[in-house]
Amino acid sequence: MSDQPLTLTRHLLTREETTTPPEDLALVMERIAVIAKRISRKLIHATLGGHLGYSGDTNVQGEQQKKLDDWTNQTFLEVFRHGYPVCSIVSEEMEKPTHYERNCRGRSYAVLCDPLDGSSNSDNNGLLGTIFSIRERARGHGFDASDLLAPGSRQVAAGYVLYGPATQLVFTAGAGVDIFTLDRELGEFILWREKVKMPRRGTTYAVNQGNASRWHPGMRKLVEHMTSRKDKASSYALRYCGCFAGDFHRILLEGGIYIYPGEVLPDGKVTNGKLRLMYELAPMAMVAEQAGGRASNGNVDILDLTPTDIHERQPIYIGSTEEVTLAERFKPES
Ligand code: AHM
Ligand code: MG
Repeated sequence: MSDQPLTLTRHLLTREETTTPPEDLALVMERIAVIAKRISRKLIHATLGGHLGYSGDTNVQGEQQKKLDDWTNQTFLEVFRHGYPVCSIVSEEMEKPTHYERNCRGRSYAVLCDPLDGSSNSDNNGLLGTIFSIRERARGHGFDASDLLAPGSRQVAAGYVLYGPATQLVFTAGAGVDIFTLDRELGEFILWREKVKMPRRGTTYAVNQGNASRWHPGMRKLVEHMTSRKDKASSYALRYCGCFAGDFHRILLEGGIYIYPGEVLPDGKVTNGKLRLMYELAPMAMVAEQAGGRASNGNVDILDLTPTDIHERQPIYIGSTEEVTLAERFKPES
């Protein structure tokens, strides 16, 4: 390890390129780092501690909640109760935002999150993540989230935490992407890679191919195209772990494409896929673009989409520029 480990907070306070005040970013990210450390510690002890399995409740999306979904969401709420300048939390696990009036002084922010991404992996010691987006609130905003229903290009910062063999925090505030690794002895996130660049082209694709019979024809043709190369050197390998943060992290570092497309159901109804725009797709899209990659819903860049609901879903094609542009050419959502 470096003799001069650069911690997340120091890194944020000493950089100059962001339009958001660095002190504000440092205050918000200090809270997110505390949450990430608590979740990381919880996951290490989850198997023997009896924290696995379903809670018996369903979330706003009608999905069965795991005990850890609920625990990680509660952790966000507890930690941000004393989270000035963040006055609202929007979460996959809550129908409405939670508002902290006491934190609402002057310039204030909302944190939008998927507290436990990939939670189906939680019972099998698989990869898990936490995805977060930070948006500035409009002056004079109310208790609802209407001022937050703006394109992802308005995010002031975003990123994710990946709980793998190491816990890593990936962060962007619009001036490149930096990756921090949790040093457990120090209890600090230490800068590991600065201004990461995603390769323009990759050799892997990530998609739940078990859903292929419900894909639009263009999406099926795209995957046929990617898997039809005869020579090994130019063919793609399938890598899919069931955790968006985990699959995306590989693509950030090595290139490729992650896809969660829309579907055509047996009754002819067309869906927007599974993943949610405001706290799963927009933050990952900001990271991808800041690393030189792309994110599209098949037709429009993810960061240009204006949500109409905090839990809106959209299809996603995210990763290296070449693969995302290739995907769009197949018109996979029509
Ligand atoms: P979650 O936030 O409820 O865990 O759902 C999101 C996850 C992503 O991490 C992952 O890529 C995807 O859902 C997997 O879904 P599927 O099992 O349909 O392939
Ligand atoms: Mg989740």
